[in-house]
Amino acid sequence: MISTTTLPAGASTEPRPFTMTRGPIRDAALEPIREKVRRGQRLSLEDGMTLYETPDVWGVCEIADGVRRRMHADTAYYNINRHLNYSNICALSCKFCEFFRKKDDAGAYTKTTEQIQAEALAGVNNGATEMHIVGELHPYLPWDAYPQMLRDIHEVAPDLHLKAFTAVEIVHLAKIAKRYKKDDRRTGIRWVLSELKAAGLGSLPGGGAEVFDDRVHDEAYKGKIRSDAWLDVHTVAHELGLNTNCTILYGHIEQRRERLVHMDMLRRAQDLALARKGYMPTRARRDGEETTEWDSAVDPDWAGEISLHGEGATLPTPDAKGGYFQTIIPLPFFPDGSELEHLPGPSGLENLRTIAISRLMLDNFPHVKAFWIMQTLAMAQLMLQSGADDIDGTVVWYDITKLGGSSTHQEVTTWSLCKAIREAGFTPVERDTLYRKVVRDGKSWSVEA
Ligand code: V47
Repeated sequence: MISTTTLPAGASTEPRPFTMTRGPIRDAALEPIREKVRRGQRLSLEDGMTLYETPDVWGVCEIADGVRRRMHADTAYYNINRHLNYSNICALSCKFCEFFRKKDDAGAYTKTTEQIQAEALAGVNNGATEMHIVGELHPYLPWDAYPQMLRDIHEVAPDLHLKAFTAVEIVHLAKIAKRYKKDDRRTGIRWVLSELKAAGLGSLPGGGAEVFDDRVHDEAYKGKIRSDAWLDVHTVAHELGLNTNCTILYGHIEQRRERLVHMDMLRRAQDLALARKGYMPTRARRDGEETTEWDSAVDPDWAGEISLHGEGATLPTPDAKGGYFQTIIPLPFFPDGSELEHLPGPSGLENLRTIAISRLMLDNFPHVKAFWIMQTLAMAQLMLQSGADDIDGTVVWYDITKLGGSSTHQEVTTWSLCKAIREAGFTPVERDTLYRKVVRDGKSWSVEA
């Protein structure tokens, strides 16, 4: 499948010459899609269904790989991070989740300030640039505990970027802070996010989105916020200049079309975020050229599609002020231990296809992440060749899903991440949370301007 030449003897971590040799696209139904993608035209839901239903999975991967290389050449990103799950006690009982516990259940925990600070310090000592902080909907922790948690971490680790709290937690916080009004959600959400930002919040992770569909919501995670509230949180975060991520949790009771609708809702929200920042096809309006670029003159009346896929489109620069979705992280459903344990979960090929389709449908997203913890490092290598440009980081502790066992200690070294990336034919680039290149000098680090 992959041809490599002239490997340096015994040096498996060296970059290797790499040629993609998947061969021609076999399904003619994919040709018009490839052409649309080349021209930077947005794919329709029907195109998405064709990508899901074609037997030519490699053809889908090949098209997605072309886009990925146009956007990122041979760069593949990773970061040095720590995940902190501060508590697993939850007021909800989502059917897909095996992480939550009730207060008196065996294994229920809420970490103390000392434990949290110790984890942050351990992260810094191991070079971490980011702490990814997620819990559950804790029924008893008061609102003040959350901004305090961020301040406590920055007290011992001031340079750690805090990517914290899913949209579901943010709405929960607005409720316990008594700022949440059903008929005016955004005001309370804005208050919470502003307070958290002042306390050190750097960005929002992508969790809690699941699948934006009311039927799926009511069957599998009733009680959680719906898509409108999830999108409200991220929109307000963007308005406040925070970058955010997003996820899709697929391979349980949803249909493939519902996944595509979810992706379409995300790319519409991203159109608005990018337009708000002044990224729009101004040149196209100026002299008829088919290209998009950053422009400081925001046209508030402009509303349309912004694709970053076409030849000549430039990516949002990481040094530009924040306020948009950085990456989509497709999360394959893990049945073990959940109430939906009887379901098989998605196959490896379905995972590969969904990564490729995410790259192709989400034409205005700079990045697609193959989260190695859930995809496996071996599959993440294939995914880098099929649309993904990021594999997340060193992680260390991860409680939400446990691959093939019960340990929450799921750590890889940067050496293993880089080796996996190089073996797949790419150049590893350490990034910070905002996708700026990290430059290291001994124990200290900075980002490239
Ligand atoms: O929101 C819960 C999912 C998410 C299961 O932003 C499950 O960079 C599969 O959002 N099977 C949390 N998934 C993880 C997450 C994430 C991960 C990595 C990077 C980023 C980022 C975000 O995990 C939850 C939920 O959707 N989840 N249970 C399960 N059984």
